[in-house]
Amino acid sequence: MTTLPAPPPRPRTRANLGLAGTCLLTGLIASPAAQAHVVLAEPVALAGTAYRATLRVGHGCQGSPTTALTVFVPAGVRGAKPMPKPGWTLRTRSAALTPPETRHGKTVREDVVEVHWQASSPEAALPDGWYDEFVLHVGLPAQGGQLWWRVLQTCAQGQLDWAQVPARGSSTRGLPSPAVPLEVIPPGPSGPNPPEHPAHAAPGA
Ligand SMILES: [Cu+2]
Repeated sequence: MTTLPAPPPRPRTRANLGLAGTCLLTGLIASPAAQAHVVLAEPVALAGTAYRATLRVGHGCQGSPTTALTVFVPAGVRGAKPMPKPGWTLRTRSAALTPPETRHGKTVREDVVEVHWQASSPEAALPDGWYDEFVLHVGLPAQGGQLWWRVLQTCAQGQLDWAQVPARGSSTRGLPSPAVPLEVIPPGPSGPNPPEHPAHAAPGA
């Protein structure tokens, strides 16, 4: 595992908003919104379980091919393990867990907070007219609620920062560049089936 330096804060510029706004418009006119933005293949999951987060990238930046994708792991999501992609280099950034947690009987002091895929060559970049999936395996929090995944999409020309969260509720309607929602369903009255390997699921599970 390598460690990336923390990225500089990225102020939302008018240029960013302009790009995202165009994306929203084309999304509304040309294709369903679900096909347009970065979305999760499975947008609903059960609390306290292991989850395969499949992020679908449906277009580039105003026609420009996607050359990198950075996924920011939401707070409370643990043990992120990204899947490598042929043609793309993979890096992760970890941060300290406070307090440390016990998994597999061992004390864990840090966890993955960012995953970064980078096209190894211009040929490996994802053309605007194609789509692809970027996959992580994670443990979901023990309690239900709405999680938001910020995703930074970098293209040969320009960037899209999928980072906006609605003031309330979970609808991303009207947001030009929404973060990617994941609805975590709380355990039912009888509770979920205990995971086969609880340490893989979530802290405190
Ligand atoms: Cu879009």
